[in-house]
Amino acid sequence: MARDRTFVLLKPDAIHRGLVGEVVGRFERRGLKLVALKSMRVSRALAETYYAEHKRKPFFDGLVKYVTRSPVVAMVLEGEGAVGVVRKMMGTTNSAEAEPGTIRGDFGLTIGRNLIHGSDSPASAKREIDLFFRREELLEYERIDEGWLAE
Ligand code: D4T
Repeated sequence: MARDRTFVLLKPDAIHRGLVGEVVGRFERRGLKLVALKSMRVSRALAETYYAEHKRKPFFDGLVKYVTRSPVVAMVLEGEGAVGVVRKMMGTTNSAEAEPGTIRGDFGLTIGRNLIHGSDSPASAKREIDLFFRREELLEYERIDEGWLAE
């Protein structure tokens, strides 16, 4: 079984709109394994590090305010091609353009409240997992259906 991992953040709007179970359920049913899951607040310092690549963008301040305003749910998912699979399930960054059937396409309307983040490459996944989780929070176990998810 592949050990590809990705990092997912359910942003404050997903929590306030009661979408945590719906979104986690989609990932579970797809066959992705929950390696870690926690609700937490994102500090300003963590938000600035996490979004460092957007530091000079006009939407940076709003983005930091948005993710620090209220609790988030952070998770690590594992499965073959996890990074790409989760990006597809999320839909495009701008919810207004996201395809129906995707998380943003089913539940979102705008780019500034796009509900969810998922790593865009295995390298970002590693960086983001290390930013949000301690090593001992990542759990090793076998899902009982693993033998039925891949040949
Ligand atoms: P995240 O990182 O949240 O999964 O989003 P993406 O990887 O899909 O998109 P991104 O890095 O380009 O943008 C990060 C974050 O900034 C918000 N954003 C972005 C915004 O509020 N206004 C904008 O014009 C853009 C480009 C949405 C996602």
